Amino acid sequence: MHGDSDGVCSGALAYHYYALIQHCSVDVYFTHPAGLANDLLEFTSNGDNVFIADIALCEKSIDAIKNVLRERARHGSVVYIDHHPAPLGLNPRDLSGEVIHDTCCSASELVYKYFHGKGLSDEYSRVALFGAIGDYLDNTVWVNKVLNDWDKRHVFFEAGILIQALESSRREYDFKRRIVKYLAHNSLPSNDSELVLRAIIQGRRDEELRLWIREHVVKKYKFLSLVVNPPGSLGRAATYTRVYGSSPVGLAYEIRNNIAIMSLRSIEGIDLNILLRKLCKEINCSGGGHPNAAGARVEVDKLEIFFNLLDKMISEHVRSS
Ligand SMILES: [Mn+2]
Repeated sequence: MHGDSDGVCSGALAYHYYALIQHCSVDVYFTHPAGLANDLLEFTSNGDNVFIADIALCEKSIDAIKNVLRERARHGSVVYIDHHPAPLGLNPRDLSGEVIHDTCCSASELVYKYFHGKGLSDEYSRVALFGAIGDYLDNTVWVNKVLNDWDKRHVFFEAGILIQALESSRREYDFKRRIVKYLAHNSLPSNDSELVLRAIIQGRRDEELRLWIREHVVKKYKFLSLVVNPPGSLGRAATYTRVYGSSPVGLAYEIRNNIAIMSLRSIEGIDLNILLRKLCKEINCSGGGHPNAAGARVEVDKLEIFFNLLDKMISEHVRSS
């Protein structure tokens, strides 16, 4: 699953069901769309039951993913639950195994409903709410109904701690694995001192990040503002970049191993998922996500052309809408 709170909460619900109710031995892995195929090959083998949640399918590696899932489904069970828009021209239901794909709502909501149908207790709706809030998908019919069964203010308080703490620990997978197991017991984020401490630190960093971006935003393009190597989360940096750059799209990136890893945020009406998938098909990069919050990985040599094309595509998108 994905390492954000929607991914961690999806994982916690699955862990609760498989490890604590069904008493299976469960290993938890975090991955990302471009790494899914390799991670499946490396960490699973035939005979394993594979559960995947909150990972988008990546155009570039779709054939490899199809192949490995077909193999795994032949020897064990495969469940794939996701809410990211599907790659152009692919119906996720064509994948082997049990596929639940709906862009209606968070992965946590879909995962909760899936296991609730198999007997997961109502009490676990709170864990799913933390995930939904983390993905800003807290305005669905189900979320509104279930929030009323809890004290809404307390749910947001706990979700805030979890979301901030996970944001502060992006690639610390051992910590995240511990939190998956912790939440699998329906324990409160505020009762874990490490989560609380990390959340407080993250709050301060976010404020520093906001002020840094206000000073460092680059407005080289017409519809696109940029920042490079922001001192903090790329996703949040992209939001502030959009705001302080006064442009419809904000983009924040950092370079690792000659690849620019980026996060993008757009205003309503600009579908970044579609733009990035089209653009990446053209120049061979990987990109996509949600309509207003997406990511991409682009080789450094292609960055200039990527920015130029993206700016052009946004301008066409703005004009046509
Ligand atoms: Mn998600």
